[in-house]
Amino acid sequence: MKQGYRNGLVAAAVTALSFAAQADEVVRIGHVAPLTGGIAHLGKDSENGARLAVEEINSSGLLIGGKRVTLQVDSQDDAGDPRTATQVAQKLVDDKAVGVVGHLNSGTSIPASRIYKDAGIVEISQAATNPAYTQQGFKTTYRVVATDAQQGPALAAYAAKTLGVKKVAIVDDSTAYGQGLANEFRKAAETSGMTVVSRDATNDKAVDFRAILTKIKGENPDAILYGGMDATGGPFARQARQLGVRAKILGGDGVCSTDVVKLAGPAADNIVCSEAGMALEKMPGGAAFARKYEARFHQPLQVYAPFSYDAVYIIVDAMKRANSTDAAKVLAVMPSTDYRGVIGETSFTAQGDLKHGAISVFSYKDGKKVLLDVVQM
Ligand code: ABU
Repeated sequence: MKQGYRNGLVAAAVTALSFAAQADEVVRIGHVAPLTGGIAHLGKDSENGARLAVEEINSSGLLIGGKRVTLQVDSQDDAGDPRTATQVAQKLVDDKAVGVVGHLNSGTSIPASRIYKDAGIVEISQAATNPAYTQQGFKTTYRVVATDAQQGPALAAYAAKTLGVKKVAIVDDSTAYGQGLANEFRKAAETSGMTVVSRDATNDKAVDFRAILTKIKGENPDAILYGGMDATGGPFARQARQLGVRAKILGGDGVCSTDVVKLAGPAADNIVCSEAGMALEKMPGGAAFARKYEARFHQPLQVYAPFSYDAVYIIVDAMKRANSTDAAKVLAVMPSTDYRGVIGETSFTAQGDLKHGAISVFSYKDGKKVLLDVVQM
C-alpha cells in the first residue's frame, strides 16, 4: 500500500473513531448477499461497495437531526438461499436497521421483501433483476439496476442485429433470475425473428453441463442464452468449448463478472453478456470509484460494488432529507429520491424501479472485459 494512501486511511480511521466516540447515535445499514457458496465473490464485491460508502460517510462526519451519527454495516450472509434470506431479513429487522442494501439474488430478494414490507424498512436491491421483485405492490422495495424485462430484449436485439444470430438454444439455472431472464429473452428473440431451437434447465449448483451441451451441439444453434450466474456460466462456456460447440454463449449480469475469465478459461472470449446498468467506464464516477475500490480492497471489482455503494448513499440521502434516522421517516421520502452518484442519476418509478436504467453489452478479449454497446432505457 502506498505511504500517502495509508496515511490517508489512518487519518480517516482516526477521524471516524473520534467521531464515533462522540457520536450521539450509531445507525445500522443492512447489507445482504451470498458471502458463502459459489457466488460468494459477487456477494463480497457488493459488501465491499457498501463498506466503502460507509467508511467515507463516517470519515467525513454525518449530522442528522442535530445528532452526530456513525453508520455501521450490518452484513448478513443469505448464501443465495431463499429460506436463509427470510431469516437474515428478520435479523436485520430485529437489529433495527434503518434500511437494507440487498438482497443480491432475485430468488432471495423476493421472499425477503415481505419481511421488510411488514417492518416498514426500505430494501434496495443492488442486483436483483427479476421484474416480479417490484411488482408486489410493496412500498418498501427498490432496486438500482434495470430489470430482466429490459435486459432480455436488449440481449436478444444485440444477438439478432449485431451477431446475426438466427437459431438460439436457451438454458437456465432454475432460479428466479435464470428462469426470468430466459423467459424475457425468449419472448424478444421470437419477436425479432430468431428460432428458439430448445429450452433446457440445469441448477445453480451444477458442475457438469456436458449432457445438455452435447444435445444442443446436435441442434447447431448460432448462440446459447445461459440464464444463471458466473459460477455455473463460466464452466458452462468452458465445457461448451471443450465439446466443440461453436455457438456464442450469451449471458446476463450474473455471468458478466471479472471472475468469469477464471471460471471459463479461454472460452471467456466466446461470451457476450450484459450488465443491468451503465458500464463502469461510462458511469460518471466509474473510473474514480474503481481506483478507490482497488486501493482499499486490493482486487478488481466484479459487477455490483458500484450499485451497493450508491444504494448506501441513497439511504443516507433519504436520512438527510427526512432529517431523521427513523426507518419509517426514511421510507416516507424514498419516492422523491433524486440522487446523482457513481452509477448516474437515480430516481424511482412508483413501484421502485429505476426511471432511467441502462443495459450495457460486453465481450471478453484476452481476459479483459470489452464494452460493445449501451442501451439507454
Ligand atoms: N441479476 C442477476 C443476479 C441477481 C439476481 O438474481 O437477479
